[in-house]
Amino acid sequence: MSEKRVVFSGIQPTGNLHLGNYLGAVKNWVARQDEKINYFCVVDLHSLTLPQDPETLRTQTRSLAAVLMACGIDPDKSTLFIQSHVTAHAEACWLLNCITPLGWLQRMTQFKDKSARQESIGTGLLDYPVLQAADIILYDAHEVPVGEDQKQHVELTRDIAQRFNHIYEQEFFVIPEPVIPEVGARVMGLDDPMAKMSKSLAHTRGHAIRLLDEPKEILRSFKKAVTDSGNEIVFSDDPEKAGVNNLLGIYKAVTEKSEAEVLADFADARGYGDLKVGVAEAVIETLKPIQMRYNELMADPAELDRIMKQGADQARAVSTPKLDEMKHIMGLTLP
Ligand code: ATP
Ligand code: LTN
Repeated sequence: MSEKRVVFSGIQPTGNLHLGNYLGAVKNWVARQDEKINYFCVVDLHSLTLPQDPETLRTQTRSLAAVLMACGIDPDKSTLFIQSHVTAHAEACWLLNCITPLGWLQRMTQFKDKSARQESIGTGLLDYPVLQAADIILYDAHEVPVGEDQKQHVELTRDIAQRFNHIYEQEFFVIPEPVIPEVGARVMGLDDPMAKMSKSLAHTRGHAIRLLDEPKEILRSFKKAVTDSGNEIVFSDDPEKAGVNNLLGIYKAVTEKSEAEVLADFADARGYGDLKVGVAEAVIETLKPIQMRYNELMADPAELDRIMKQGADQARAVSTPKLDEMKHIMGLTLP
């Protein structure tokens, strides 16, 4: 039996990936590819829980798959696929719906937040975490690398998997663990260093650095970054220094240097202006190869489709037998 642990994570094709998504999630997925058995999923069915323009969703789904590969997700090392291409996810969701108490879903904070912002709430928004549970348990995933905001959903997945195992009196599902990135991998908005950089705000000027932004735009956004009225370039927990701390954190993450090396790089800086330009240049250098690779991938849609098909075939080969076993355990007949 393989010693390698199974990793599953998903990301919604609802907007342009930003530096927070990259440093907090995708970069870590890439770094640990060789150590694990990996499934990375573009969760387009999850995106349908809020209104989407069909053409935009289609374009963003393909674009996100290309961005993930451009960041280093290697389809020969990881199974990269689009959720709706593997019908087992929606089917397993139905089966899990039937054993999930409604109260568990009504308690989810993301449902409460998102439903408060909507005039009309689709059933899918409430059911969102059950589909997420289906994604994870179909692959017997041990680890789910996600941001802090998703911890509650992974805990719900554990509860659902345990309930299934209990009802049907067998250890059928692996109970997964959330893997939350280290502190410091929380990139803050450049316009407001107290608020997390977020996809939904990525179109607000100066808030986020999107992975596909032009160098000129990246430099402009960094130059406008909110700092403080002082001139001290230090790592600090002081809310006053949150802007400078965020800039140094970004520089540290992209250059993979130690705090001492980072501070040495800015020892001769004549103020925050130099710091901002230095960070912008490091980010531009990091994103340059990603952007080049993205453009190559997008120039060959047939190859991209081939890779997505290959990923879906691999995912199906694992999830279909698991789903069939699940159906059998629950008393359904198989064709
Ligand atoms: P939204 O603003 O629409 O909720 P988002 O920017 O939070 O979107 P998600 O698609 O929910 O992005 O998250 C994808 C992954 O990116 C998550 O697993 C999370 O770990 C990571 N992530 C998102 N924002 C940040 C951030 N600012 N810093 C570090 N990691 C982040
Ligand atoms: N809800 C997650 C996306 C997601 C996911 C998953 C993450 C859907 N299915 C399975 C981990 C595992 C989000 O919004 N970031």
